Amino acid sequence: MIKGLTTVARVASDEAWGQLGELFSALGFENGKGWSDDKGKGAAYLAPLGNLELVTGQMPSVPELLVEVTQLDTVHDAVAAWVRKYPANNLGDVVATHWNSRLFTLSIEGGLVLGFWESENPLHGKPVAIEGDLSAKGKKFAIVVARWNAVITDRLLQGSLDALYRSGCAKDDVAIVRVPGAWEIPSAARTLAESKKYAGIITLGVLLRGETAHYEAIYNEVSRGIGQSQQETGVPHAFGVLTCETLEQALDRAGLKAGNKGFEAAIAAIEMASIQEKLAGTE
Ligand code: DLZ
Repeated sequence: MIKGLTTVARVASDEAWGQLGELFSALGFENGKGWSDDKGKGAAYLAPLGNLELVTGQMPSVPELLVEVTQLDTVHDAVAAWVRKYPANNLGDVVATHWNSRLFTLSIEGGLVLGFWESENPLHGKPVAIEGDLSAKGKKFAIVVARWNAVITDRLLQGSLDALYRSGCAKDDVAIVRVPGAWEIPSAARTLAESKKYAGIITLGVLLRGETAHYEAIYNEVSRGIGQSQQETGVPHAFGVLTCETLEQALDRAGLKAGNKGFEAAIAAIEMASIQEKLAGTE
């Protein structure tokens, strides 16, 4: 029955409230439902995990509002840049805590103090499982996109680019390769994967059953080829080749009623790239 936890914190001024909102959005908080009335306003920021800690005895010397993060040093750099823009706020150094974590504090003008922290234990707060992060920063990705049914595949491509850029991938780190049709995707994907330059390959195409002679044969070969390239090169390949009965169905999956499968494929590639990194023990 429990659904979530909400901590309500007071920010001293409208200005500081707006500035902090800017920082939280830049750090990746998801926006929740805010409110506003004649006495004040609230902005909600959602995090994937929350917990309430009850303490008896001596309170640990930490701010009451703690934000658990990954990549604490990167977060510290981002907050430092924000503080240079809004110098009325005060940023502390990253320090080691006695509870096997690292933490820094951010004192907001007017009294609110936030603590940002990262456990030294990467599995802290998570069920025991290896999971990929959704950060594409510093990684190169390749997108192989078929020109056949370009009215759809262009939308899938936009969806993939949106996911990559929003996950921190630099524009120069994305290679886009256009091939004639879905049939040609595996060959290009394989060459890109064998170059070992890319953390992941995103394959995008559309096969329309009604309009494709030998539909089954093409589909089987495309999916087999992409899968084989992934297995034999060890480079994650996301499968964004739509197989639809009609153009309308394909449009729905390319940004209309059923999301954008190009976006979803890119997110899968980002996650798998991170998992591969973790499985290889490089993180
Ligand atoms: C030939 C063909 C047909 C009939 N249908 C499609 C399709 O629905 N989607 C697609 O991506 N490509 C199609 N193609 C083209 C083939 O994939 C391939 O590009 C050509 O047969 C040239 O090898």
